[in-house]
Amino acid sequence: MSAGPEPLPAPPGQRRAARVRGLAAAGAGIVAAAAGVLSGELAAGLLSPSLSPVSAVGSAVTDLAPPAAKDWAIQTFGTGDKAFLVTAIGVVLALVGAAAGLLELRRSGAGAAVAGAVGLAGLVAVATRSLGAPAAWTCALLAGAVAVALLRWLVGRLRREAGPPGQAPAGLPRRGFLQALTGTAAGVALGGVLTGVVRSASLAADAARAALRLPAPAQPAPPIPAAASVGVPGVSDLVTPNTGFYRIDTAFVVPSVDPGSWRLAVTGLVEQPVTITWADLLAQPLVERYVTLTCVSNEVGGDLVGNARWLGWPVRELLARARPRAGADMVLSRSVDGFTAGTPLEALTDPGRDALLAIGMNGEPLPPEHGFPVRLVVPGLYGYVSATKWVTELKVTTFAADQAYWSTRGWSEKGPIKTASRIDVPRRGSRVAAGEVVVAGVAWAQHRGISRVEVRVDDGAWQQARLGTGISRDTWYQWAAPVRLAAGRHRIAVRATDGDGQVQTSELAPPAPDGATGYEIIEVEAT
Ligand SMILES: Nc1nc2c(c(=O)[nH]1)N[C@H]1C(S)=C(S)[C@@H](COP(=O)(O)O)O[C@H]1N2
Ligand SMILES: [Mo]
Repeated sequence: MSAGPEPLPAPPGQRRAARVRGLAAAGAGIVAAAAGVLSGELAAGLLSPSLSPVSAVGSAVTDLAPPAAKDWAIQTFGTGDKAFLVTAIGVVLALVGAAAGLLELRRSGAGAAVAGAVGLAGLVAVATRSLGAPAAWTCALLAGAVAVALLRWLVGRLRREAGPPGQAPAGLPRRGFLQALTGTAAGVALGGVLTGVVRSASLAADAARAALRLPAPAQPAPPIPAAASVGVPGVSDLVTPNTGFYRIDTAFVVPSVDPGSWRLAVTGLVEQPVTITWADLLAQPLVERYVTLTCVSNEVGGDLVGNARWLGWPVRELLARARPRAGADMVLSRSVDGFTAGTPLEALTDPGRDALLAIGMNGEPLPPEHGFPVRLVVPGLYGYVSATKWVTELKVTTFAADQAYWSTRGWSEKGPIKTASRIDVPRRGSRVAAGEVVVAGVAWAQHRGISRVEVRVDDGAWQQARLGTGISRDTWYQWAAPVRLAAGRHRIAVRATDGDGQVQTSELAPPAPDGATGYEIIEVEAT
């Protein structure tokens, strides 16, 4: 508080200038907020609809709202309750934006702090909506960062031109600020149109997916045996939740495929070319299988691996209808986005290996990122030679005649999964209490299964771990082993033996061209 004499009432011209300055700051705040929200939505629209920060905030609000408020919204707006919620979020954000603009005008940095806090709240909403994917965080972070940066830039300009409040004489915003503001607003409008276009393209597929009820499997997956779990906290879940499932593909924009117009054509070296529709596929007796997918790019100890319960139709049934010709040895599966994978024909026709045209993942329709509406899942083969998402064509051909996407880029044309084991606990580089320490993790050798896992401390002897029963030989297995650690630094190594009795190789190989090998060795410090 100033101890000086009361300030004289400002002259009318000054008061008007102060009002205009305030309006300009509020406008700048609204435009900055809109730009932030749009950036987040546009990024989500391009990457994947399920990453939308506004949707995350909307569902967070829905969850937190008292039931009475929810009932009221549904009664008042019916199926328009979502639109109402989005509008309400928009109004609140505009108000907060205006307030942040005014605050920023008063004190540089104050409004930006408010905008940052709102961005942070959005980030929390995204994080708690089980959209833990890094891409989801990125969309929310982008939204907050754009809003904060624009707010600082626009209001900073205004302060330089018109002076902060309380500083006489108040000037009017000048050309530079007005140009910056209208330019940004025009950018927001353009971004809005762009976002709308991107989103509406994925709307048909989204609506179809949301309305979809998966048929019950003719052959459900047998229940997971209790002994499959080793019961150690921190070890990878036997079944990876969809939201935590690794995602690898070449698609910058997640393809939006409307099942209503989806077709799968079996072409090439066949007696009878066949095309099936979504309805045809749903009418087949579907089976459910747990299969662990692995990426050839996975490093030793890496996390490009996950296990899910897939619902689908064995692809051998479809191939049987088409009747492959003698001499064919490969199926080139093609996705709507042009990606191709080359799979040995025998892996797809083998009655002992349930290669699926999958439509369900852990009881849900395939998430858009994981290939909605239909993808291939082939036990035992790395994803790049088998797991085509958004699949639309199976061309029966030969390895001599055709090359798949990654085979033309230096990766092997065949990609059987190599035996691998990973330590999940204790964490690499962590500190543990000296004495008995439980080491645990997962091991996989899809379609051969795992028969043994061993661990070794420093240069000690290999000791056998307790091995979970696994779900099937097509999935990963949990394992756990108590080891004694004296105080000090230690190396802990793990190795697995597959179902054929082959010990995992200790030879180090990088992922290219056909999968990494070597033992995972972690360092921990016992204290
Ligand atoms: N259409 C398409 N399908 C694809 C790919 C791709 O780039 N495009 N990548 C493959 C690779 S390399 C892997 S490891 C798996 C990963 O499947 P996920 O993203 O569902 O985990 O998808 C496979 N299917
Ligand atoms: Mo992959």
